[in-house]
Amino acid sequence: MRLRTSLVLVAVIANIAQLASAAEPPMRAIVTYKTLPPGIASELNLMRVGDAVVSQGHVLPTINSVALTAPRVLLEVLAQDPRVLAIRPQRKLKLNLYGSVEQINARGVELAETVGPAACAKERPGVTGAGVTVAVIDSGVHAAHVGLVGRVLTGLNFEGSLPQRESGVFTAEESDAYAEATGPSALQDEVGHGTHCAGTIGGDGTGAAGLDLAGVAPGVEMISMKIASGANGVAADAGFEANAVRAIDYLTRHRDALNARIASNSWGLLEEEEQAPLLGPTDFDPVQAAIRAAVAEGIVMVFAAGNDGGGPGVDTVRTFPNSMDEVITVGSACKASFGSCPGGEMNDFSSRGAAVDVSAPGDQILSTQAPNSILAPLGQTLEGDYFGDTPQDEAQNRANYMRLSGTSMATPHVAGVVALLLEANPDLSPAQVREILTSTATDMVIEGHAELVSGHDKASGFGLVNVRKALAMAVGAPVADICPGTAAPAPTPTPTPTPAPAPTPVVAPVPVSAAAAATDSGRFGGGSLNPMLLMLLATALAGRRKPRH
Ligand SMILES: [Ca+2]
Ligand SMILES: [Ca+2]
Repeated sequence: MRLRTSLVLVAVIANIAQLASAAEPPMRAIVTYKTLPPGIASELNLMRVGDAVVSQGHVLPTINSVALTAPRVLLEVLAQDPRVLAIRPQRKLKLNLYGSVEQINARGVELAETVGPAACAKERPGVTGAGVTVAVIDSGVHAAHVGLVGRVLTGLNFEGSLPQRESGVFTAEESDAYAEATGPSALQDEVGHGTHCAGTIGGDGTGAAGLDLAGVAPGVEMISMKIASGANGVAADAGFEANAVRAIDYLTRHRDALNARIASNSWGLLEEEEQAPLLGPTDFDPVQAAIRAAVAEGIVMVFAAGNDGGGPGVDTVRTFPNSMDEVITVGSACKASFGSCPGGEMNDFSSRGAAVDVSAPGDQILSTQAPNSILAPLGQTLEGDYFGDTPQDEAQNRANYMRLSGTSMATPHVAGVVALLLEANPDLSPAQVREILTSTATDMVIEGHAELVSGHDKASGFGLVNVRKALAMAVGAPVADICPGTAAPAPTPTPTPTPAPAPTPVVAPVPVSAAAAATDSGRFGGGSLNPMLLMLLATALAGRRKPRH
């Protein structure tokens, strides 16, 4: 009897093995457990169906999951495991770069438009992001760039093109050790996308002549978390979702050690890669779960809205992660001047949807160039390009900087602004940061415009991020009259598209605690104010000019 059972079992396994050998190439999936079983890495390493094995994998503790590559037959066996909650095929990543050819003059990192239309707004606001660390989850950062050197302190690699252990599932500790050991590859950038974003967040402008190309928060420190490389496609096929989930999982678990409070995410998931889950609730999304865990740890997640365009009635911000309430979703605005579209409008490519929170310039942004990167030729040869007033300036600036467009380029502006806010008030929670940014944004509205209506709209969200007003609100200062000589915009209280509290009208001097009371109160108090910072802000608010260079 016993022998008979064994023979049947052998026959079944032989059949499965036959299926496995005849089957398509291994699948990438994320297997989520109800509770992460102890020793799951070794258990999966021992799993065999015929000659089918898990070829590689990583344990992801924050979402009780294992990202793995395995033949489908193994995933089907795992789907029978009562401990498993869900199995989802991995989606592909995309970088939200827009390959526009309609390019005319750009003037660098467009701090001016980020902070408002007035001349005084071109002045830097008196905080630099000092003491704040931003994670750049992207294609790596060329850390040796003259405008970034010394400030991208840590590289962590989550990109899979480097040789890995032949086979096997990494425990979280092994996975972390691998990300750290191969971290130097994250301090290089074969694509050029992450380097450009890093310059917008916190480049110091070194290596530019005649133009101010410093980033929004030139005192910030950065961590490069590499999830895409030149080994894959540049824009629409940049790797797999496990790379991003691993990065976010690592960031969440090491938040304190990394001192990281902000992640800048100029990537998304390819919607066409959406595949039915192999098992489990259809509303379970590993990327969403990882982001929620990060936000719960106090990490502000800033995301590009995407470059899928759209218009009235056509929503293109539909998918995770950029549509999540918990993330700050950024659209790409035209610049006041030297852009490819009229100032005050949104780029046509910027994705539309109720989830868009705020906008920042993303059109022909001049920022740090990774030498010999895939994108460098594009960034150098845009039509009607502008790199400086004199041939000497232009030659120097071309060596170190380049121009790119996309919500990828708008997003790091906002990440930089968040760094300024967290220097001003380190106690702000992600929900409070989002409340401050949305309620102080400069409404984008054009009479008769089908899209840019008063208050929140699906193109611009609550409008252009306004650094000065946001900073004032962050420290509890009055937000009115912060830019002398300009009329404050009319108050435009509007309903929000999300369960978030209604925005505070921007002109009234609103004590920040009023907004705090509506979110999670208690962490917003004036007790955390840094007197030096208040003085800096008072100076800025009084309209005193800092020399630019
Ligand atoms: Ca959002
Ligand atoms: Ca509007």
